Amino acid sequence: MGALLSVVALPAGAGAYEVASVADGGSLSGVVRFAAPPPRLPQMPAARGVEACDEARQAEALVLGPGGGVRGGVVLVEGVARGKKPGGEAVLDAQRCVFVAHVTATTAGARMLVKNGDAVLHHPRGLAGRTTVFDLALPHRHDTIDVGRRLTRPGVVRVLCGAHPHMSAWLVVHDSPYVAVTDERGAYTIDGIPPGRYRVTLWHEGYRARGADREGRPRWEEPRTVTRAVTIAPHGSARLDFELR
Ligand SMILES: [Cu+2]
Repeated sequence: MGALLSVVALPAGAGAYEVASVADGGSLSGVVRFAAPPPRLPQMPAARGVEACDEARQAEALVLGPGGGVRGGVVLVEGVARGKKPGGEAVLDAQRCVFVAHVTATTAGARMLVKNGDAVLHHPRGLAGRTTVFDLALPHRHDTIDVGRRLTRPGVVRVLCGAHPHMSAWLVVHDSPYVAVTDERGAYTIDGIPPGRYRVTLWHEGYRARGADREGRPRWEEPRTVTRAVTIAPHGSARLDFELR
C-alpha cells in the first residue's frame, strides 16, 4: 500500500486529473510473465454451513495462463495530468462466493459498483492499509452500492468479506484512466496516451504465503512493484513487458 501510494502519488503542486482531447495519442501494450517455477499456493479456508460457499478454494494470488502469462497484474502509466475520459463504471461482483474480478483497476472518483450476485449475505469490506474505506452489508441478490465517492485518492484497497474468510479481491485506484489489468494471457493494452516519456509501474498483489491469520486466511508477502520508463510517440505503439519471479 505505502509503496504503491508513493509510486503513484502526484508530484507536489500538481492538480487533479483533467479530461482533455488527445488527438495524437499512442498506445502501450505488453505481457507480464512469470519467469520462475511458480510457488505452491495454499488453500483458502472454507466458510462453514453456507450453501455454495462451503468448499475450500485455491488462492487466487497467482493465476498463470499459457506461457506463464500472469493474470491480475496492474499496469499504471504515471504522471498523466491531462488526457482521456475515464471509461464506464467498474463493477466488483460476488458470484458463487467469489469476488469477480479478483483484481480491478479504476480511476479516483469514478463510479465503482460493489454487487451481490448471490442469494446469501456478503459483507464486503475495503481496507486501504488499516483504514476502512467501505463496509457494506449486502444481504440480497442484486444489492448494489456505488463506492466511487469513497475512492477519491489513488492507492490500493484490499477487499475482504466479513461473512466468508476465503473471499478476497483488490481494487487499484489510479490518478488517471491510464491503467489496465492483465488478462488470462498476462496481456494488457492502454491507449490514448498523450505523447511523452513516462514511468510505468507493474503492481502485483504478491504470491508467497507467510503463514495464516486467525480465520485461516493466508498472510501474503507485500505486493510486488516493478517500475520502468517508456516513451510514447505521437500515434505510436510502444511495447513494455514485465517479468515476475
Ligand atoms: Cu461473502
